Amino acid sequence: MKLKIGITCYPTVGGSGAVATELGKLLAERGHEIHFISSSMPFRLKRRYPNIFYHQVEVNQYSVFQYPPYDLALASKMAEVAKREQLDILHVHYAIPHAVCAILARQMAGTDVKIVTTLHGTDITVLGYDPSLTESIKFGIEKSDVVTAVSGALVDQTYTLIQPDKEIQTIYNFIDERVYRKTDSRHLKQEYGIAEDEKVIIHVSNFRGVKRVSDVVQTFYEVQKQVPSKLMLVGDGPEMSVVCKLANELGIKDKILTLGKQDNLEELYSISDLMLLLSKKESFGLVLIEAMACGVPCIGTNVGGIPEVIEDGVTGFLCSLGDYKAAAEMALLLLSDEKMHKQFSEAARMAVHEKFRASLIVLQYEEIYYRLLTGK
Ligand code: GMT
Repeated sequence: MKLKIGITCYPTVGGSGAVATELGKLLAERGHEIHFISSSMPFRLKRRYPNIFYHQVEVNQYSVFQYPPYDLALASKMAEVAKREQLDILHVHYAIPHAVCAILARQMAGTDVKIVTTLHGTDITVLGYDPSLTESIKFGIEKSDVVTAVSGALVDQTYTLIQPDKEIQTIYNFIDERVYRKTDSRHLKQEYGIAEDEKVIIHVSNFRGVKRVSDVVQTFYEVQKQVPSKLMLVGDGPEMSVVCKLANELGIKDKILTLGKQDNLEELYSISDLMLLLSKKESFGLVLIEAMACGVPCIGTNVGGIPEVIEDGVTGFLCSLGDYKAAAEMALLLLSDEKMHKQFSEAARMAVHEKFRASLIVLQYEEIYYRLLTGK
């Protein structure tokens, strides 16, 4: 049975938008009709697909509004598309405001469109602490037909913080192995001025406070004392200036490549020997599986969903939050033992194939849709 599925997400750079868009593309490949409903074109939707449609939410800027009513505009657009296109499913990514908008949209449309909400992380672990939002988040979760979260840790945190009376199913992040695989991009090392024998450590994020990028720089500071290496920082965000200042103070500015936002990350992972993700909060860590799929072992903090992704001592290592000395020791262990590195690299690639490959995860979402529609 081919379905008509509406997808709403934050379309700008970010893990939740990336997962939502990739899911839409995969579902379209499987023959479903996909309708993205968002404020701008999702950033990963680069080319045209015959069965993917995009509906832009236009927000009224009337001067009387102190705050433009985005939520209402989104709900109205969802209702319009759900009714006109006879959507079977509205799958919204990120609880706030998307789940609440979907519920309102269903009432407006007067149809029986089913609502699936996927929790991605900060919608619970950051916004869940804001008393002005908790009731809305709880309402959005409880009134959705099915709720999923991207890790077991996020399911637990949602129950602790929001206490919804609703079953929440874990469906992990995924990557497309056709894209994320080791490619021959050795020329990049030369282009970036990285010597042949230098190890490359990579960090990819939105440089927000929760990512603790300063800990990544501190870890690298310890590593480069013993192993010739370079640190590649990919992405941008509010912490970038703090990070650059720290690199200056530590005297390692010339060993750090600040690449900013980049496309074709698989090329950068393919020249990397190690990925560092030392976040304070992380519901899953999509960049971990992107790197692992390209054979890059990872060191991450023992927080949120990271331990569900990195198998300590097998595909990488886990350390305590803020313990950059321990992270550096683990990094040195991996970077100075070629045999061990090879084993971890292969184990990382296999783990992604077994647990986080797109072809597996898309079926889990599809099963939810079919179960909802058939009642079985
Ligand atoms: O990493 C971010 O801060 C962006 C954030 C988002 O909302 O787009 O990512 C969240 O969702 C991703 C996809 O499910 C997860 O892989 C990230 O771990 C999660 N981020 C946090 O929990 C901080």
